[in-house]
Amino acid sequence: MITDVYQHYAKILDDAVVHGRAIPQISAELMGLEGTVDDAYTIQKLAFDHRLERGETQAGFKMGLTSHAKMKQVGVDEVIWGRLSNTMLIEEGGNFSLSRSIHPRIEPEIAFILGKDLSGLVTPAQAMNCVEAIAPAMEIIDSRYENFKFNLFDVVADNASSSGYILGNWCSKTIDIENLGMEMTINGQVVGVGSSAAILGHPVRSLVAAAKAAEYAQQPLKAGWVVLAGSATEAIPISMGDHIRTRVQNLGNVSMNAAS
Ligand code: OOG
Ligand code: MG
Repeated sequence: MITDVYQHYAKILDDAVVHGRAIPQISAELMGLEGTVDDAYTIQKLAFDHRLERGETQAGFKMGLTSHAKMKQVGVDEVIWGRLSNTMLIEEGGNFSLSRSIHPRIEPEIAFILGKDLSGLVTPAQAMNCVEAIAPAMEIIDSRYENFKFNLFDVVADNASSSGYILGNWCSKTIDIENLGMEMTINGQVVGVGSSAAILGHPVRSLVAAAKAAEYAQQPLKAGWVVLAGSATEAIPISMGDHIRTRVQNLGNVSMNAAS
């Protein structure tokens, strides 16, 4: 694909973010143009550059489709990744404004914060050595595509649907996170139950995958960045007035409100 085409779609995706307006799948328009996943990651980077030009800074990395439940929900069966910016962070217990959302969904996650830069092929132990702490987390995803319908190319270009994230209290990284119960409620009703083991068998594998992806992106994960491991369960639609809370066994709670 040629640079102008990349830029064209990056701008369309960024406009969809800025205006909260759904767009047709770009893969459909590209038909015949032969877009590869590498091309989609290039579009993702160029679209994220528009955020940086507006003064946002990169605050981390998100892994997506790291659980079977998620892959099944969206019909894409490959692990993907995206970029988190500082303005995407929602204060714990705070409000997330739906004013520029299209069809937002929320999902329970586990977050790592890095104490050292991390990139390349590493073992789980090496990856954990770069971690400062772990926390219960949630991610708001809001596909920029009409009807939340996309293929691998589309969702990668669309920054893996990321829209916002919330972090609970940071906990010691010595806590065993292999198989922790996770439960998400909306207005007190249980909407999702799972285990951290649903995330690639162990969430640290998601961090290992993030390190590898960062090398591919030629952009090491930086000390101070957050890495979201991916959802353990299906994502759930949210609407105005909802109070959403996730409890992760041994790590605690994280919550937020969907506001106007
Ligand atoms: C893609 C993003 C997936 C996760 O945690 O699995 C993701 C989507 O479902 O729209 O963030
Ligand atoms: Mg997610």
